[in-house]
Amino acid sequence: MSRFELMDTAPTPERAILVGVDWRSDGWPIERSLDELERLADTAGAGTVARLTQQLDRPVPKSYIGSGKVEELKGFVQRLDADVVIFDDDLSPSQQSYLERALGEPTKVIDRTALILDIFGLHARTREGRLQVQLAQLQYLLPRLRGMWSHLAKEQTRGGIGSRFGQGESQLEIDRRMIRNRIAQLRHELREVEKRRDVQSKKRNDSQTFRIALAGYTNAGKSSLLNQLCGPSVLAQDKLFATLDPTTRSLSLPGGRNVTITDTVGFIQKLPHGLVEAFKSTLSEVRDADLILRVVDISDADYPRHVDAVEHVLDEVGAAEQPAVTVYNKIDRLDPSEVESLRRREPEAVFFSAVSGEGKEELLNRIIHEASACDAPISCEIPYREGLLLSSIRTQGNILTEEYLEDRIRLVCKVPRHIAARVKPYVTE
Ligand SMILES: Nc1nc2c(ncn2[C@@H]2O[C@H](COP(=O)(O)OP(=O)(O)OP(=O)(O)O)[C@@H](O)[C@H]2O)c(=O)[nH]1
Ligand SMILES: [Mg+2]
Repeated sequence: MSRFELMDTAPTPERAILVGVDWRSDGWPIERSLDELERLADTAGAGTVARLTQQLDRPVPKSYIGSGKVEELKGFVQRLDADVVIFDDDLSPSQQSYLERALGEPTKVIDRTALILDIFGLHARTREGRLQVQLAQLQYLLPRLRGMWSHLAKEQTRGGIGSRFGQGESQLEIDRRMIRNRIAQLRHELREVEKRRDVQSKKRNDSQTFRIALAGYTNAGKSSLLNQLCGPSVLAQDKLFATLDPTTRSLSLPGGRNVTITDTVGFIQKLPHGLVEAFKSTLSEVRDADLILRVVDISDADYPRHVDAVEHVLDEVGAAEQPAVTVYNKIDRLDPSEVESLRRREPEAVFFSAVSGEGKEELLNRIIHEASACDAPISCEIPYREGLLLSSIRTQGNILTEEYLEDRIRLVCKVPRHIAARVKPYVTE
């Protein structure tokens, strides 16, 4: 058993103070961002007892917020008996340890990234998911080791968010070298798991099944959509990051065609980069799909920002150009007239409710339409120098015949639409 096992539950609800900086840019309004941070804290088992905000043009290098604010924060911590202070933006390791010293024992100071990593640790179930989260947690921990020594020493008494990282190690055993070794070992284990996943996904490719992946902001209703289409089976909850590990279900479409749908981890603004990195193989389910359903909670006033955040992550995993259909979910919460006017504005999108099933037929028809676009065989002659294209056709398409010529390969193949566009210059009939 690993000595870096993750712990499942927080011992007692912690009392949290949230701190946000209003950058006066046109990003997210700070109160909205803090609403989200409060939900994240709640998911991790902490109750919010106060919020503190400050307007700044740029962070103060030493303490992130101004020194007057630090004093104000200290007063809040003492009056409200807070256990943890959570910053909405990333703190550098030195800012984090400066703030901990300034606020005094035993208050913990963490940032949004640590909070998200903590939630991921609580929700990861499969071996791959746990390895991915452990890797991201240790990468976060490594530069903070000095500041965290005190945490780890007091882990028995304090517990809670942030202290669950590296759980199970005694203070003396942990040093940078050990963590680096463990990171290397985790990377190795993950590569092994990924190899197995590649074999599985190659099998799915070979079976020619049209593959759909769900992508969207956390809590958009991806798991509910899967349940609505395939029958209830996965956990859908009003919690952030309820789903971490990918689930693939098969769906028999009207007309008889079988497709698979994969539900996976949701996205969020300021998703820690290390986490995206660690979850690359999970997210490859999205990148390699024939079609992405971009699920959006249209009832959330912030949905345009959610759409941007999702776009950003898809870009990061190389899936931004994949064929996609936008599914506006939760229309049962809107006025029908509102839905109509949105529909006029975005005729390409599907409007849906995973709870009432409204729009289900439209969604299924759309999937049938997209899937049938890959059905027609293409005849083409592709030069050997197009190695990348050839390998995409091999891995994501289906080759019916092939003939090797001197400088090119003659193929009859079926490929997903995004590859068809790249094959177009070489089509022969
Ligand atoms: N009213 C309404 N609620 C919905 C709908 N779809 C989902 N929900 C609710 O929204 C919440 C989140 O749904 P999930 O399906 O868990 O969302 P998710 O996108 O899988 O979220 P994560 O896995 O946490 O990223 C749950 O409480 C659902 O019941 C819908 O169409 N209408
Ligand atoms: Mg889910």
